Amino acid sequence: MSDNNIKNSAQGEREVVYIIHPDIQVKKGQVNHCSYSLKSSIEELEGLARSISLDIVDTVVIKVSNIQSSSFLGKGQREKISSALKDIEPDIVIFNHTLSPVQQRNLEREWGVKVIDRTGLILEIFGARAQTKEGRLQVELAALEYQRSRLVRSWTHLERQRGGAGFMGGPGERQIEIDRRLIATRITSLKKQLESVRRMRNLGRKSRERVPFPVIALVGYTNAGKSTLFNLLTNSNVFAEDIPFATLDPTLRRLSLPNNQEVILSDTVGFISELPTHLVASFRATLEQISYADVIIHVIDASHADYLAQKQDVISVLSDLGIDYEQDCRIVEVLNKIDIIDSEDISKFKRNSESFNNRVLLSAINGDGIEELLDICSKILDKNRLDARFSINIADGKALAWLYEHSKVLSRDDFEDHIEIHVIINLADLGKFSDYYGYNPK
Ligand SMILES: Nc1nc2c(ncn2[C@@H]2O[C@H](COP(=O)(O)OP(=O)(O)OP(=O)(O)O)[C@@H](O)[C@H]2O)c(=O)[nH]1
Ligand SMILES: [Mg+2]
Repeated sequence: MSDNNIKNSAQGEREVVYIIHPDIQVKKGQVNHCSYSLKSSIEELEGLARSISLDIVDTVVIKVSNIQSSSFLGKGQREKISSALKDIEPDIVIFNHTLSPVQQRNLEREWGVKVIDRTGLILEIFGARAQTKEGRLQVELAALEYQRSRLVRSWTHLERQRGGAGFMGGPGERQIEIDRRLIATRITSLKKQLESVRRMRNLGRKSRERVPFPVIALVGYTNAGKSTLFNLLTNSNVFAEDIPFATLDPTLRRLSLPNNQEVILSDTVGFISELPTHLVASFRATLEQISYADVIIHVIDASHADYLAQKQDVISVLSDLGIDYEQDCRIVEVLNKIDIIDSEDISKFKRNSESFNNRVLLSAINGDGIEELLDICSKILDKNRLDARFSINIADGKALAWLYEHSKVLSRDDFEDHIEIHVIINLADLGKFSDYYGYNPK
């Protein structure tokens, strides 16, 4: 690496990256689990890199029939890349696949350049985007867990060579210099801090729960249009951009449905194929909130060539959260971006939608389909809210107060030793009420 490069990096100029996309050859008789096309896999990774201002100098596709356990690529392929790298002198090589720590280290040694894999890149993006305290702690934790297994001295050497500039900056970078024991201590401390931030948030949530507003959660693949739809519905202006992971921290806003029902709409982090496990673990608390929602709107970018593969990826993250996509009647599918889909495809989508009640064709840009979406949301919410009558013991003031906080009281008759009360309550709250106070509806 030339002196010039170090100086550029140190001055905070854009880093030059060289992308390697291993095209794994599926052998006869094997099932190809990856349903993304080569083109869109590459486009997605390039989009990820550009979104944190990395300059892509070249992207090469390398056919791989047998993955080598020590360095992923075969000797001939590594040598070919090595000579290309000598000419180009990139700051970083991005490998569009998961690399084991050993593979990563060996490639770095052989090529004399920093190599990061897909997970490393996604962690880096999350690091750049996190805004809230909880978001930053989650990302730092994920980055440390990831680096714990990759703590190698050769990196330290490379970091010095590169003058310790920007990339992989922030929390992760410092840790390379310190030993595993310190990392472990830091991880323990981060977990404690996260716990306390979450405890505070739960307190906040409790006060919100007192207002019996149902929650509608937006979920979907990154860049599907969740935030654009959120802005349209709530008249807000949250960050919505044509870049992956524009949203990282969850945002909540109140929204009034056409039947005047007040709800809370939540926008949250998007999903991506092969979402790094470290991230899923750290963001679990954020993602888990989806499973408590009363309605889950799955936003799909219907204009994307691989929207079906993206949809499957979202379904599998939801299923990790315990949500059974086919059976769960809280789910609404939104086929978004119909303003840029040709009419033939729209008719096709319409025909296919007949089998699925809760599916809406929509444009979050021009608002087509919004009324239908809101109607479906109201219907789902109505289904989950029911009429219930209880007979509450007069001494049970707490149970009575709880009902006032969590349901809509229609009528109340006070008797000498009990109170007859008639409420509208949602299904989940009815379950809670029975659990907490032992009352069942009459
Ligand atoms: N043409 C068209 N573009 C849309 C539509 N909805 C969203 N977009 C565009 O798609 C891009 C991504 O939109 P976002 O709302 O940021 O997507 P997101 O799902 O929140 O993405 P992340 O937060 O990154 O997960 C933006 O450039 C939007 O303008 C739509 O209905 N039609
Ligand atoms: Mg967003």
